[in-house]
Amino acid sequence: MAIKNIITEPNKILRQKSLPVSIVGKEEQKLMNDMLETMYDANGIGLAAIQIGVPKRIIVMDLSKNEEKKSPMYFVNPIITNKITETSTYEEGCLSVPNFFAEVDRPKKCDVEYLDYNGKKKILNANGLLATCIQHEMDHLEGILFIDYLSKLKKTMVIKKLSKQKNRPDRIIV
Ligand code: GNR
Ligand code: NI
Repeated sequence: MAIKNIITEPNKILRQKSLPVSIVGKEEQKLMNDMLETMYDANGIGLAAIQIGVPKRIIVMDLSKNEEKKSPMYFVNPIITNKITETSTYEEGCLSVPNFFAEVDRPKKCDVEYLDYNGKKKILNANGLLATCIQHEMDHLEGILFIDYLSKLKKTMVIKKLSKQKNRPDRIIV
């Protein structure tokens, strides 16, 4: 396994649409292992392949708490088959938008069809943080970032600050 460099905004790569995976083979499993290690190293709860520069429809997630046993989840070619109209608000962050946090509304529950680490077809009924996180990750597959949901003014401010300084130790809520 290897820790990869996480691409940060502004970078056109993050705006690419990721392509479906035809088979979950050795190469895809190696990619998922590297993504998971990269995500854990960065203290994230999810990561899409495009964040390490690979335009494949692959996501890894782990919502377990620090003290808990690790609980990795792997999603290949995920599709949302159903979502409720009711939304919930979470303060989101993104490893590709470091140190910026903002409230985002998303459907409270959704059903996701996907292939797992072994290429087996699975269905997940997600709610709470799981639903928020999977939708955040699936946005990455379409080249969408959470800052795209903010007002134009806030988004411009975030991108401007990100492009100016490389080291921002602060936590900035927009
Ligand atoms: O680590 C992450 N935390 C998070 C918090 C609220 C909503 C979404 C996320 S995903 C993010 C990791 C990341 O950038 N995944 O793409
Ligand atoms: Ni993200």
